This record gives sequence, structure tokens and C-alpha cells, in this order.
Amino acid sequence: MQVFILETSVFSGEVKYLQVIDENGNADPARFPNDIDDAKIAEMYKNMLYARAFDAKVLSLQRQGRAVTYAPLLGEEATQIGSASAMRKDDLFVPAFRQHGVYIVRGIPLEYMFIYWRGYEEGNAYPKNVGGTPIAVPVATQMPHAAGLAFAQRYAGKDAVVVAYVGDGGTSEGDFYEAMNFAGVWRAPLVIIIENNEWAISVPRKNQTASQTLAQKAFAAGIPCVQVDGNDVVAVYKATKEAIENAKYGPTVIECMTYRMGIHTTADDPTKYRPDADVEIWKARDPILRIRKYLEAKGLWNDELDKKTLDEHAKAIDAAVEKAEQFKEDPTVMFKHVYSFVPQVLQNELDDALKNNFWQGEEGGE
Ligand SMILES: Cc1ncc(C[n+]2csc(CCOP(=O)(O)OP(=O)(O)O)c2C)c(N)n1
Ligand SMILES: [Mg+2]
Repeated sequence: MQVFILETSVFSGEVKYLQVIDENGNADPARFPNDIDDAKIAEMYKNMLYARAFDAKVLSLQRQGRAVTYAPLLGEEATQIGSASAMRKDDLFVPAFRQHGVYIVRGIPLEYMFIYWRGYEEGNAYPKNVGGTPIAVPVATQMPHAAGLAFAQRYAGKDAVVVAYVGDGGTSEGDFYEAMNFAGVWRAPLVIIIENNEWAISVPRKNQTASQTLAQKAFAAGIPCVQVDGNDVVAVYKATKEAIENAKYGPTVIECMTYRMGIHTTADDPTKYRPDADVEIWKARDPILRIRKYLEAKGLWNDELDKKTLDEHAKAIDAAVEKAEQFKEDPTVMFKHVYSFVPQVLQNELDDALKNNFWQGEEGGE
């Protein structure tokens, strides 16, 4: 619809879409990245399997009362593994609350993740050399942090790039726009991955914004953008790699088109608001299935390798759960880490809590 007839066009934008490997595992040679070999694709495939196995484990622990409310990643493996695999060692990641696959690629010891999902903040205090921020549950609040962190890298004379994650719902938040605005003005080395899984709990993408794509929101901030098939791990890898290389000139927004195949969290029941038939459509686009087909067609993968990989993952996961369950919590930790020092008012509360035995252990309970 033409609303105003202008004599001069002052802006026009175009959002390009990238897919490299289709649903049947066929690769487009013209779009295939030249810095990736089949060994790397197999490694990403294994990490997608690992992420899915981790996900299933936490879900099962939650159902047994051994983990807290959890947000599964089922269906979003390619977006997370592809983008994280493109990061260099010193790059930093800023997650929301569903990016467990990113943690896996970045090499956070799994027991930290299980400690976190048991409900303990200590799980966020993973080894410093991993280079990321903790899980952020308040939607999109991580984005201004990410923009600031990216700016700080340049300010400190470092070459590191920040890769930040936000959901489709998160792109409706002020924090998202403010972060883009800042990053655009200051040309911060920031890559924003919009993990568009079509849902923000029960709110579908179409009720989130009238914008035709989420990527194009970047135009207003003067930031280049692209939309990619978020279930194609190679396309996500390629787009992220290019964005990281271009980060010396400024930020990029990458909208990954994926789908939340499961529940929003363990407190959610999507059958109340989403037709099962929609999920069936996306099952055919499963990000793991298509890479399996790609590798199999090249004679690089088979059932035996799949079983071996799944067994190795299961062993590592079980060992991490065991370690996490031996972890002894320190309830006073809630008073630490918010400030660089403990302010008197918090110290008074801590003293009070200790004096009155607020945390009644087995022997202290009434
Ligand atoms: C500021 C804020 N508002 C509301 C919520 C409750 N909430 C948690 S997740 C979520 C939806 C987020 O959707 P999206 O950004 O698409 O991420 P997804 O859950 O799909 O990964 C909402 C509304 C919250 N955590 N924080
Ligand atoms: Mg979403």
C-alpha cells in the first residue's frame, strides 16, 4: 500500500535469505562456505546430538524433581551450534535462557550447567576462560550488556567480538532497540543472533510485530542484516563467520528462522494454544536430520557412528549429573556477586539470617 507519494526515495532496504543445505540434505555448491570441511560439519552434527541429549536429560531430571523450571532447546540446535562454532576462542557470548547448545560448543563443563538447573547460581560461575555472561531470564535485558561488552572490547584494544542471542519475542523489547542503537552508533563489534523460534511462550510471531522480517529492524539502527535458515547449521555458521569477520567495521543482525519444537518451559503446555499439525511440518525440517542425510550421502556417517556418539554423550552426561548432584550449596551466596563489595544493608540481612538460622538444614528444621 502506497501511503505517501514521494518524489525522491531516501532509503530502501533489502533482506537477503541464506540456505546452504536443504531439508533433504542437499548442499547448494554456490553458497557453500569455502572455509568449512566435512570434518567440521561432522563435529557440528555431533554437537547438535550432544545438545539434544543434554536437553532430554534436564527435562527428565525436572520431571523427577531433580531440576528447576527448564527451557528446552529442541529444534533450535542448528541456530545455536552453527553460530557458536563460528566464534573464535577469545570471542564472547551473551545468551538468553535457552542457549544450552552454545554453552556446549564453548566448552563449559557440563556439571556447571546441571548445577545451574538444580537451581544454584554457582552453576553460572563457570571457568573464566570460556568467556560468556550468565543466563539472563528477564527477556532482552542481556542486549544492552552485550552492546556495552562489545564496545568495551574495542575500547580495551581487544579484537574480541560479542555474539549475543535474543528470541523473536525479545525483539519487541526496548532493550533490544536500545542495544542496536548503541551498537550502530559506536560500530561496536557485536553480532546479534535473533533465534526466531516462532513463539514467545503462547504469543506467535505474527502477533509480535507487523514488521515483515525481524532482521529488517536493524535498518533503523544502520546495521546490516540477513535472514538465514536457522535449521541449517552450515548457513548459520557461514552467516555468523562473515559477521564476526566484519565486526571490525561494526555490528550485524542475523535472524535465524527456526522453530521451538517442544514446550516453552517445563511450566508450559503448548497443546493449549498450538495445533500439533504445525509441529509436524517442522519435524520434517529437523536440523539434525538434514545434516545426518548430508553426511550419510557422502559416506561419512552411519548408524554405528551415531550409536557410538550417543553412547559417549550419555556417559559424559551421566558423569556430569553425578558431579552436580554431589554439589553442596551455600545459601549465603545470594548475598554475594551483585556488588563488588557487600553493602552494609545486605551485610545486616546476612547477619540476621545466620543468627536466626533462616536456612534450616536437616538438623535445623522444625
Ligand atoms: C521482561 C520479561 N517479561 C516477561 C517475561 C516472561 N517470559 C519469559 S520467556 C518469555 C518469552 C520469550 O520469548 P522469546 O524472546 O521469543 O524467546 P523464547 O522463549 O522463544 O526462546 C516471556 C514473556 C520475562 N522473563 N521477562
Ligand atoms: Mg521465541
